[in-house]
Amino acid sequence: MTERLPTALGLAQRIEQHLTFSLGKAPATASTRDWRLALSRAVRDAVVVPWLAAEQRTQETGHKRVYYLSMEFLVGRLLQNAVANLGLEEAARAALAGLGADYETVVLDEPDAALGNGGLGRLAICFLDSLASLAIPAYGYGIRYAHGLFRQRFRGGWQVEEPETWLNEGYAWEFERPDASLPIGFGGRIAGRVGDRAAWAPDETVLAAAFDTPVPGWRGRWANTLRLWSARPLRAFDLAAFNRGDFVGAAAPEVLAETISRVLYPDDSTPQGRELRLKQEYFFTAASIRDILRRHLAEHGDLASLPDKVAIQLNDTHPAIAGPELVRLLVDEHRLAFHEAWQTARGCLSYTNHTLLPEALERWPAELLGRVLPRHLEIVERIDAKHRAALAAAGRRAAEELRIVAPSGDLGGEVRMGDLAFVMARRVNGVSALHTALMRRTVFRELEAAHPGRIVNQTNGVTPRRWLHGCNPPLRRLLTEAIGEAWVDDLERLEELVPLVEDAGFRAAFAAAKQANKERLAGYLSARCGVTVDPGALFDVQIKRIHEYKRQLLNILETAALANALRRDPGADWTPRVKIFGGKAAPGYADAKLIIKLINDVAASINGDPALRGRLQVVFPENYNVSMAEVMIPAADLSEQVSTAGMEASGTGNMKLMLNGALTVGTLDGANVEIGERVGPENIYVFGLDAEGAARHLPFHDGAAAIAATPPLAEVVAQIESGFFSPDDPRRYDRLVEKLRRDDRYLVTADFAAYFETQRRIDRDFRTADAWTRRAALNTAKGGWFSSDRTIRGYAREMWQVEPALQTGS
Ligand code: NTF
Repeated sequence: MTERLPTALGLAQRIEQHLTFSLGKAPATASTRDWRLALSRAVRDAVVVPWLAAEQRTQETGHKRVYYLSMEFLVGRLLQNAVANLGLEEAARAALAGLGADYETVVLDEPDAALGNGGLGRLAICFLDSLASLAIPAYGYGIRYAHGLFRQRFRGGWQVEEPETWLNEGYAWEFERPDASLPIGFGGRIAGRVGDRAAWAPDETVLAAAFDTPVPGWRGRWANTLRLWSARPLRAFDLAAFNRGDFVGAAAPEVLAETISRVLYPDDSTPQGRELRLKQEYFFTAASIRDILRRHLAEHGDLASLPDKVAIQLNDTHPAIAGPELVRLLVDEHRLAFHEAWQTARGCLSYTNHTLLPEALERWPAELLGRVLPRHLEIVERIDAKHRAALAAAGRRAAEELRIVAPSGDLGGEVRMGDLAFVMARRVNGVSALHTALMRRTVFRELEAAHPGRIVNQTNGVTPRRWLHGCNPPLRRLLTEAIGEAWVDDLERLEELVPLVEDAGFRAAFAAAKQANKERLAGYLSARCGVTVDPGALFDVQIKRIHEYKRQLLNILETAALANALRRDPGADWTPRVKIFGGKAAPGYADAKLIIKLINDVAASINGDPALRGRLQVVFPENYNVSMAEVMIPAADLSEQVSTAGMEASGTGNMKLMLNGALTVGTLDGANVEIGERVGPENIYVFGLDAEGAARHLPFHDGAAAIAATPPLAEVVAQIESGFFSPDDPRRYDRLVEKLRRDDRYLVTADFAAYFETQRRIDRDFRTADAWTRRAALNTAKGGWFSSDRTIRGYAREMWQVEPALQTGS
């Protein structure tokens, strides 16, 4: 299926046509934004051909489809990625140059589509890239939030959140599909029953409007669809109220309906916020399930074949209501018997768990679920009862722990969405070997015993197209020169670099690529935040959401302790370091926001100290996002993956940094374990308690004693308490320090000494530049396994039973 792709000349004509006829602009007056939209339209035109062909082929062959349901898709920029996947980079560059515009400037003008928070949402986009690159027919389903993840600003070092407005900048990629709109109901009551069937009469209905973005795979062989739902009122507005002069009242239905898709993750600390979140989950899940059934019936005409043709993946529990919704449709609308409906649904559904942290495991009060989705609560209760009855009949104890609807004291029970997803799924997966093992032993212990074999592991991966080929042109060129271009299709071919790592010329070229990326980052930081960094220093990078378990606190405490050591011994030959932080804290997460302020306070103290100039610097640019990651990751020497062991399910930033030739300093947590297994212990810095050690140590851990026993830490803690970093408010960090002493559940004080000592070893090692480069290059060479293509092949084989629709090379 090789479609003809445009040449530079053809592309230039299309760009000009779009500028004139889609945007109504003349080349002489076109802004960067106009050129960007014109190019995007021209590239979209080029995607449409393989896209329609792929859909047609899937229909004709009746091939099985994968449906990836996710509350989040952290897209980032699309233009450059689409251009590269279609092999149009040279053509686009030349076409724009001929028209008097600059390709680089134009692609960097695109705002990030930030419809996600972090790893979970970014993983979803890497998966879509791999599904399309492997020619597996798939749809991503999610929400078209009007406002994505907030923009982060620092005011006086504190995080403030501003609304994000990606759609205002013009979004060139999507196609609205008015003919695919679906009504989605909430609330109301059961109006009647016949046998298993019930008639649900919702008291509020909104319209789910579909917007499709084509997702082209590598080399443009295949393209899938990302279908995002936007909430609309069923009736536009109340004309009678308007005519009475009640303009606000007239618009009320519109406002109410559109609230559902207005923002990503509304603050869920208020009851109203929680209800809205539940409605969001049901809104996009119900629309997607109905869309899937509609397509299946149109193509196959029967429901018995559903599990053979449809694999639905639940990205965490956010779409877990898919199970009861599918059962409801099959029973109430398609007249299947309850048991048959349940088995049919189970044949289609799989569920990925992304966290073991109890506070992140979704539970809905039964009262709330019953109010918003009365029929679904009934179905959940019935599934719960039948599930436990079946186990009891098979001679197993129907343990209390197996209850999906569990008593929770006051409000008459809560629904455990993880357990619901588990019971409704044919396969359940964890996202790294360690995480899956812990899942079997902890949250799903009883369910694993009841359904042995249902849990499988699928270690996360990242797409090499964006995270190596796209973001790292100097290294991409070197790799292609060294081993040819096939690594982009099959990342494990990076292994072919292993012998080259022993070649001094190759190492010099590898080091030069890293240096070029560090200079690019230095330029970026200078332009963005007005700071000058030395590209010769060790670039030490921690970029991820700010969370106590991820332990940015450990890193900044170590940084402050290093500053003390440098001040004490100015004559020693220290390795210059730039500590780079990036990340956002959830708006309602006060302690994470306090950690941001501490990093900024420590940064101010270090960066303002002439004694530390040229030796230690702390940089924390505001508003870390996907496109900032694309500049930081290629430039990193050191990758900070220092979560409390047992708490980070996998991590994916760790993989991106490794692939781009950074060495990891990390705990034996998440996928760090597998990174270590592949690069070997000499090529990773592992420190601190492992998951078992941490679990064993925690109940007895005494933070105050650990601080007292660790002089460099004790000194920093004393400084924090004395107001050294916050002279304007010496007590600012009392709460943080108190937690370290009395309730250090993230074991920062337990791991500090090992971390500090490991960092000093890193200082020494970095000075032997050639040996460092050798190990950095080995990290790239051994990183191939962490491709999301490998992950998706695993899902396809072990969870979805689906094959590619095209053979490789066709
Ligand atoms: C995240 N989970 C985990 O915290 C990461 O370790 C993992 O790499 C990503 O998922 C992707 O699997 C979540 O964001 C959530 F929502 F589950 F907490």
